[in-house]
Amino acid sequence: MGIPDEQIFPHATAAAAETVAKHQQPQDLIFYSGWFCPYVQRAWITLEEKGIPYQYKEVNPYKKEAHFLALNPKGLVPAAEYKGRALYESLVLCEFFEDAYPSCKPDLLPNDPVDRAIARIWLDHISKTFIPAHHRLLQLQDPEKQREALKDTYTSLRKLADNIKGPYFFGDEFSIVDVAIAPWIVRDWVVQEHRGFKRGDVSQAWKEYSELVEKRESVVNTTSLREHTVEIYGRYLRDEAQSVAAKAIRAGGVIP
Ligand SMILES: N[C@@H](CCC(=O)N[C@@H](CS)C(=O)NCC(=O)O)C(=O)O
Repeated sequence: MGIPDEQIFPHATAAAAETVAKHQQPQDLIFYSGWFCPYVQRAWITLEEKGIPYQYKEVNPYKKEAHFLALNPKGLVPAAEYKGRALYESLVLCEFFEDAYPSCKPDLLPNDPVDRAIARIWLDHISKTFIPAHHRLLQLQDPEKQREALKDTYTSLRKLADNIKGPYFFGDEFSIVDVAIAPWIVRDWVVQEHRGFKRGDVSQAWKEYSELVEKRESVVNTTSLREHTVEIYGRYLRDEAQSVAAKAIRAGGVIP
């Protein structure tokens, strides 16, 4: 018997389903995705922004099937196979797509070396402060601890918001920093409905930025219906999820 997390609606819906349908033909690049996953969505947005040819394959990462573990020993989506070689980790994939397809535009990493480094500083910020705080906010059951997690979430997002040039992080051009946070913007209705999160309580700039990012075509085209996501988030909100990330947060550890 598997873990409860295996119970996932089997495929993408809404605009994301149309995107999947357009990417069924064999290509040099196979994208192993879980339609529901925010980390997947980072890599998927990158592929769509750059118009990279890819073949979409849906995987249920909770089943830990042998063929998938052979691609990603961590057993996590997203993963990819490029000309028969396996790769994984969402932000590594985003950068790999930039490197492997230099003629596919736009560039999502800035060209200026200092800006590239700045982008990576903010990617690190998202990974090390926002995502853990957000997971604690979802999973912690004690109201006092939830309040602390909400405060940490606001602090982390406000730092990011204070550095947005506008309208996007680096100004007019959409970049990898916008890509890295976008999936959590489109899913913030979960914490709005269940944990008292308000975009405006981060800052007015954050509210405006969120409203812009969630309307971006590549973001819309990789987003599925909320109704099938509710079931997945319910397991986090009740702290019943058995995913690698949920267990790490419960143990006070680092998200893999
Ligand atoms: N650090 C990884 C995280 C990926 C991740 O946690 N993916 C989740 C789905 S959203 C997963 O595959 N979970 C399977 C499991 O926990 O067993 C990345 O950035 O790609």
